[in-house]
Amino acid sequence: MQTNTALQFVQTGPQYCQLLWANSKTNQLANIFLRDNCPCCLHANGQKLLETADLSLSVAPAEYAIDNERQILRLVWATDGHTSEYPFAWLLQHGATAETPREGRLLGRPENAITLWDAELNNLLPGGKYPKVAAGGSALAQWLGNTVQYGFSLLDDVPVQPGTVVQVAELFGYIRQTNYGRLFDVKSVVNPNNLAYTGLAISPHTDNPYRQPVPTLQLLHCISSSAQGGDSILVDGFKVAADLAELHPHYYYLLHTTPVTFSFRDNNNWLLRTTTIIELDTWGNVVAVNFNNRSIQPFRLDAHDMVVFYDAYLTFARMLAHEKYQVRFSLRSGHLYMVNNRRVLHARTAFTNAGGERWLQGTYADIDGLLSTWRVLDGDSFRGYTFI
Ligand code: OGA
Ligand code: NM2
Ligand code: ZN
Ligand code: ZN
Repeated sequence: MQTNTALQFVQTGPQYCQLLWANSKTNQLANIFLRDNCPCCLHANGQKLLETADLSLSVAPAEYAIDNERQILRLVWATDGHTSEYPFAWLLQHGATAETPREGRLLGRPENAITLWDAELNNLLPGGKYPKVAAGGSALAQWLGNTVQYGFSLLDDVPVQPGTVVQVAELFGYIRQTNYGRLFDVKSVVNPNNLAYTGLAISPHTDNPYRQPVPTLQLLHCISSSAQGGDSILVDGFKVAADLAELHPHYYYLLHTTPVTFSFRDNNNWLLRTTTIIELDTWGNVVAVNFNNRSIQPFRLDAHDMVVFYDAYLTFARMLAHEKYQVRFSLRSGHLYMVNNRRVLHARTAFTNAGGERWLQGTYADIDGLLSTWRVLDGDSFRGYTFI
């Protein structure tokens, strides 16, 4: 942001101030917006003290003064005589110009915030080493930044001490406790309440789509694995959704508009959530993919719509399961991966405990804590975006 521009002239009006800069650019800012955002009407902690509801829509400056030395515009308000001082940089950042695309300001998510990927990412899997990441600072920031950018990140050289997965989540955020516990053991057991606890293959899925809100991060840590099979597979749900939108816009439409229900039920729990397979925000961005073959419930559609919806569902499911979208690796003892559970699907191939036991420990956490820690550590990378 260029800040050493001189402000030449301010035209104050009943609703707006028009600023004319030395480089002949102009900005318009609404008076009520300026009054509402007076930099001095904040508590020392940065929280807003001024009650917006107390302002009148017709608030207007009685006088102004330009201080090009200090790069400040001073306004004195007619209503209460309050003086406000606005740094030029702030005015340039918040003032609409003719060149500011309206939708650009509304979208709030820069194009470069995330990188969509497919199987080519196998050549360079994003990851870090536990001893460095656990020391914090830039190594931790980089590991978290990978998760923001790619929706997952690997971690090697993690101590194989049971419980470590919780410590990893606590490097940046908070455990999201569920009916599966603060942490859970992923092992093949007798009488499993979830197919996770068998040696069966599990196709690409997001975890716990039957929960509202859905856990936004999952971490899986391998304690031991000398078993046969049990390879890990990850798929970028946002990439597959983007390709579906391009190849089959009608299927994409059905998947983001047709309600589906996910459920989990055992002796002590009955979780249910109705959502769409592809979730969009108000502006049409994909914000989540919900996909889990184990827990999806019978669709509620009439026979004709049923066939049409299955056509869309099968197409998306087969794309998600296609090798060209998969990164694949074998989690061995001391390896861990973390996924953004709203974006990246995970899967595993079948395994048998013939060669030795396969034992993973997992936990859920939430991405608000991750983003917060990442911004604190690396405020430059965050470039102002607020949601993923
Ligand atoms: C699961 C799961 C992965 C694995 O438990 O939902 O995806 O590698 N497990 O066992
Ligand atoms: N657990 C059981 O969404 C799911 O049902 C997956 C995996 C926590 C290992 C649950
Ligand atoms: Zn003030
Ligand atoms: Zn899972």
